[in-house]
Amino acid sequence: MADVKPDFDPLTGNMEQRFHQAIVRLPCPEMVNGLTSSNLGRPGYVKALGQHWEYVEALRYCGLSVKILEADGRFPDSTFIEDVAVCTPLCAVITNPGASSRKGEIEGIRQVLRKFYDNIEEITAPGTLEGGDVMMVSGHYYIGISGRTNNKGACQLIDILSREGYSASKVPLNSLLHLKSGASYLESNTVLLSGELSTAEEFSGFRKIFAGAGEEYAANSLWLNGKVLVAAGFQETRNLIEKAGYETIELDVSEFRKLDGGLSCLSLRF
Ligand code: CIR
Repeated sequence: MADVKPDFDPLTGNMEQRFHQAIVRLPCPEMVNGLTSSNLGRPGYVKALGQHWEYVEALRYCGLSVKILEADGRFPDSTFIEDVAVCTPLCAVITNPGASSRKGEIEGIRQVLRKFYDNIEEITAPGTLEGGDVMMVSGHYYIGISGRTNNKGACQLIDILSREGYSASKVPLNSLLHLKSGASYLESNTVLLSGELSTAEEFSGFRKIFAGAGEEYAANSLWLNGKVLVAAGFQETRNLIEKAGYETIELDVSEFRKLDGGLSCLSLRF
């Protein structure tokens, strides 16, 4: 293992979650042709660049160093870098994205991850997996089975993670793009849920916060070292997160939302 170390709390003996590093990829002008199921219109590239910059600044404010990769116009969705790797404290796993137009995005990511990890694994066909389907809860990983992540991909990831001493389990999804489109772990045994995941048995043992009707998109919030990034415009959910004891940071990600992307999708964090 190179630079990545879990933080050890000598008082509790637990591994306290802390993110030190993020990797982001700048949006490319071709993002206007990215995949989407929304009817929110085409994203504005220049506006997206500004929102991306604010996002990077927020990551830094939360104490992360940010490695910024250059834009890659061959892949309109490549700014959603979360989908190309799963970064754990002990290993990184390069994915095999389920969307055919996104498969090539993994090119070059091994070289980037090598600076941070000695142990790099990969998901291979016929398995498919996208990082947006993987939610880390301490040493357990929930894996959404979606239109992008298939059972074979999830089983490969479970094997890899169990070799590292982690546990993992699958969460079947009906209509969400990714698991983290409808669920975010905010640490402290707290999960933020929306839509079909609001009643999911898998999360019955957690303290729950719900992003309710009309605010489902805000379920993709991002816990970073005690602070929570929340998409702008979802005040009820933001209030609930604050009531639960978190400092929130509101960020406008409207241009990424037009491509079904959100706060978690825009970075790899470890
Ligand atoms: C896609 O459909 O693949 C992109 N337009 C959005 C990816 C969002 N990624 C994520 O939720 N992790």
